[in-house]
Amino acid sequence: MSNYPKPTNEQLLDIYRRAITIKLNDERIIKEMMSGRLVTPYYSARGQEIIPSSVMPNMNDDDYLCTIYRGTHDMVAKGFPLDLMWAELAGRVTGSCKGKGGTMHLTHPPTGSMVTTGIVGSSMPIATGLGWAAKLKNKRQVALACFGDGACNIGAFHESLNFAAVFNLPVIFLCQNNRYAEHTSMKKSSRVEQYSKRAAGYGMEGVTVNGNDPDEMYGAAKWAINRARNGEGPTLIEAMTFRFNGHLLGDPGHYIPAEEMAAAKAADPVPALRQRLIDSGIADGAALDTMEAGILVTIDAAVQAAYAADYPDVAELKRDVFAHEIA
Ligand SMILES: Cc1ncc(C[n+]2csc(CCOP(=O)(O)OP(=O)(O)O)c2C)c(N)n1
Ligand SMILES: [Mg+2]
Repeated sequence: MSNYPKPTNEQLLDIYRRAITIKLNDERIIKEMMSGRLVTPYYSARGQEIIPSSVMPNMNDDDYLCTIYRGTHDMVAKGFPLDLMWAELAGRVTGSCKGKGGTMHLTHPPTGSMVTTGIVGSSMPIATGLGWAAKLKNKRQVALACFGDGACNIGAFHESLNFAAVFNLPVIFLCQNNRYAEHTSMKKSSRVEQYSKRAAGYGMEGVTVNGNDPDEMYGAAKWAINRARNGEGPTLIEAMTFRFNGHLLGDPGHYIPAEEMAAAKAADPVPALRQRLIDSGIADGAALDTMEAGILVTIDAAVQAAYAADYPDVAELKRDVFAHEIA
């Protein structure tokens, strides 16, 4: 992968800013849930931060993102406003979907954050449709579909990749391969070791990269996004990673061998990038401390504002849900 474009020092710093925001936001969500103040389904992507943080600097606000329940990290990296996200998680009327969507339906079109969905595999056909619309409008937009390794074994994967290839659509299919689907290891559910090899079956480009390495992830994403923007068609990127928490909060993850988890945590990509920035003189520790303190203040303000807001009233319940009820 040495021929991919490399991020500049400034871009590496930007990747770190996005990654540490995701990590700190994730930790605050879990803290609020454990305190009982926040009641929501939540699927932590702790450990996967570098993937969207390295991809999104290559995307514009009017490029589309479709992701899954484990997609809060993708949305944060795309620029989803934290105050709207927190109000949404807390079910408040000031949320991006007036508190009616929650983690499963995070949506903020101004930043191209089109949807999170709880249906495994469904980010792919939605992104394919958006990619088709982008192509018809001829605006050089691209659509990114994020999904997990388990979703590579679902019908929507086949239908979406085939359709996107046949119509040469500007879609990037980004598999965040954390090696487990719920409680089942990829080793027990697939005979192929690299899902990217399946791209050949659809006549499209496919690569596997280390998703925890910002150089590789940024470079592969830039290459694929440029191809899509230039009308050269879709790409399947398989980004290898690991999730540090269970499938959802409360899952102790006993099905993951202790040594596998320990090795993944020892290679935690977020502090590793921080250390790299310091060692290479891109930033000093004090400057990063200041950056992190500022992010914590922003998150805290978003949390407090969310709790201070009202819940939607009953009249709001069906509005924007059924087409004939749209006000
Ligand atoms: C169509 C469908 N089938 C089954 C489920 C239940 N389910 C939720 S998450 C999940 C595992 C998906 O794993 P993967 O695609 O690897 O994503 P990850 O959770 O690891 O990010 C399953 C089977 C679902 N939500 N939707
Ligand atoms: Mg998985």
